[in-house]
Amino acid sequence: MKNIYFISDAHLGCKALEHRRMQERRLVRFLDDIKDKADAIYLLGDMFDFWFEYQEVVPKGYTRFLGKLSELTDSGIEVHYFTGNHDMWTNGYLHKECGVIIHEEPITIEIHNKIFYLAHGHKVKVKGVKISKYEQFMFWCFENKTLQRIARWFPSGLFMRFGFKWAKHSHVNHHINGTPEYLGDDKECFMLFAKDYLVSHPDVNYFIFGHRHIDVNKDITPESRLIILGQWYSLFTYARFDGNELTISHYLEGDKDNHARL
Ligand SMILES: [Mn+2]
Repeated sequence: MKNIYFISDAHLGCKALEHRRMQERRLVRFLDDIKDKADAIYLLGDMFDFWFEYQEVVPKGYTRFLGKLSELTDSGIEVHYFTGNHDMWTNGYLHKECGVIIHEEPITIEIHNKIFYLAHGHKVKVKGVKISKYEQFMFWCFENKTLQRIARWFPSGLFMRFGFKWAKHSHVNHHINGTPEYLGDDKECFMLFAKDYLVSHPDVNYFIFGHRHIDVNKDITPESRLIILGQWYSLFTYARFDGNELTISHYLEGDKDNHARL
């Protein structure tokens, strides 16, 4: 078999990033670089910093990325697109135009006799870990179909500007002023979730998440690992499963093979 690749959290279009065009080009070069080696590519959420799709209109920009996705799926590579908390407002365009398979919920799949649990991670709930009232309220708003319909009545320019502002604020709050480090096995939300989930689903070999913007590849049990994918605006990290082993690497440019294993 060829390889399976996993990346997340490019936050394309993020107003807090000055090198947005360079970042998009680099992402496209990466996808181009792996296209002959990939059976499938899993994009685990927040590829866009703010994506809000209307009935007949989509956000402008991202033409290089969207074109590359279409090229990959046209050539027969499976591309899976998980919606994250920044790009959950899709409405069929990415599937119809670019051929990606949309996932709005976590999935469990088997690849080469290994079981993978895949999710962006923003919906992960762990007993004893508190979510602030504000965050609960925001999630409720985000997922509310009536509010989404109402949002579409506003002039698109106005609403998109609001969306990008919120996304930038959230990015700065969580990932620049927030906690960019692994909190430890007894505190890290995804580790706690995975341990708990294994009690009822002991056959899962890999739990793979995005969302936290840190790169983690850790044993949970001898048969099960936790992978957090890092991000694609300064770390440029990705995971690759070759049918036997799963590794996380940085995508470096200028190197002979363009990859530095972590
Ligand atoms: Mn996220």
